[in-house]
Amino acid sequence: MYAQLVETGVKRLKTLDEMAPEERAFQEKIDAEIKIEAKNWMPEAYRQTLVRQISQHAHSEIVGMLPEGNWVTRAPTLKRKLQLMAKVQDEAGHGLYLYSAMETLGADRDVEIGKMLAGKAKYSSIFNYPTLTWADMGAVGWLVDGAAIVNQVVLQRTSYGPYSRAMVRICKEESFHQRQGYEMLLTMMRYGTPAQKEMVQDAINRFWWPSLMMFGPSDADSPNSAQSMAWKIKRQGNDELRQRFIDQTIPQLELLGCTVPDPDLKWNEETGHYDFGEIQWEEFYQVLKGNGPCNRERLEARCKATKEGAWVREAAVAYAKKQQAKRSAA
Ligand code: FAQ
Repeated sequence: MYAQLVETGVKRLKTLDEMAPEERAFQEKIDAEIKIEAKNWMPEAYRQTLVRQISQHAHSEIVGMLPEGNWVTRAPTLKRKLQLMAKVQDEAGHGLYLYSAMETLGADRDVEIGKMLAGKAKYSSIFNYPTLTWADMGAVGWLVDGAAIVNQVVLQRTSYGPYSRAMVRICKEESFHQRQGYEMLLTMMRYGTPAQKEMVQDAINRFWWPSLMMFGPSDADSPNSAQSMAWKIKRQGNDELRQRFIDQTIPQLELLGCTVPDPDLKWNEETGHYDFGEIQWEEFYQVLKGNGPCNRERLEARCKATKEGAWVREAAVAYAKKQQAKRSAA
């Protein structure tokens, strides 16, 4: 496996023979499926890759609260409102969990969040799209959380222990999110008015391609994949996971009685997978550059929340210090 990656990676990776003894021992441990823990030796580049990926993941969870938070006050029933509030709160919890996992690598939470607020650190492209109707809440749950699960289930086996353990819990909650989204759409398609059914189809039309982009660029254009796969930070390539998502989502789409905006989507008997059309990568890279429909709005909302919530963080730190002083005195 490792030798193959050395050959096929976008960047040429070092062979075991070319590695320093410490680095080779590290790679052998990874190859033997032994988890790396916070206090273990690790190559600096491994640490930095994890800080990059985990912090981006955490920022995504936090920014990801905004498109759905937008609809909490407009949920159509009390039950839907409670569901949506619980989901949005779960995403906050995932973000905090992930920031904690990132801190075990010696990274500073405020510094990393500062990079995101300054527009210098990425978060998932999907959250730069607007949520225009109530059906978008269903589409986000079903498609966005659905895509997130496909990616995160695999990350439960990532080589870094704290990240892998965080993923186990996060995946359980994401699966509830996916199901509540799907059930919402199914209800609208089964019992809704023609206008509501149209709303569902419109939401799917807008979220389909951006959901496929969540998996990142094609493996051939992914600068980080080869090394991350060799280190088993990533366990499967971007394309393989995207294909898995499509294969498992289309039967659910058919049950809904909806379509996706892809005339090239077709079951391929030979490969046992769905063929699909060309992804508009130019759009993806524009969103990454900050030019998506909501990039500016999302960053402004996070900057405002950080500023307005400063007194809460200060009070929490002061309280924790007071409690610690009391405990030390006792
Ligand atoms: N958006 O070489 P690769 C969620 C960047 S959680 C923005 O393939 P890598 C839950 C990538 O960072 C969703 N940027 O990179 C929820 C890299 O940039 P850099 C988040 C993207 O890291 C639901 C560059 O492109 N999930 O949704 C994207 O090996 C509902 C080259 O790409 C995770 O973060 C993108 N879509 O693979 C919350 C999962 N794709 O840093 C609220 C963990 C790629 O070199 C509501 N992360 N880029 O400048 C991963 O698995 C990986 O980081 C990938 C990217 C697969 C996302």
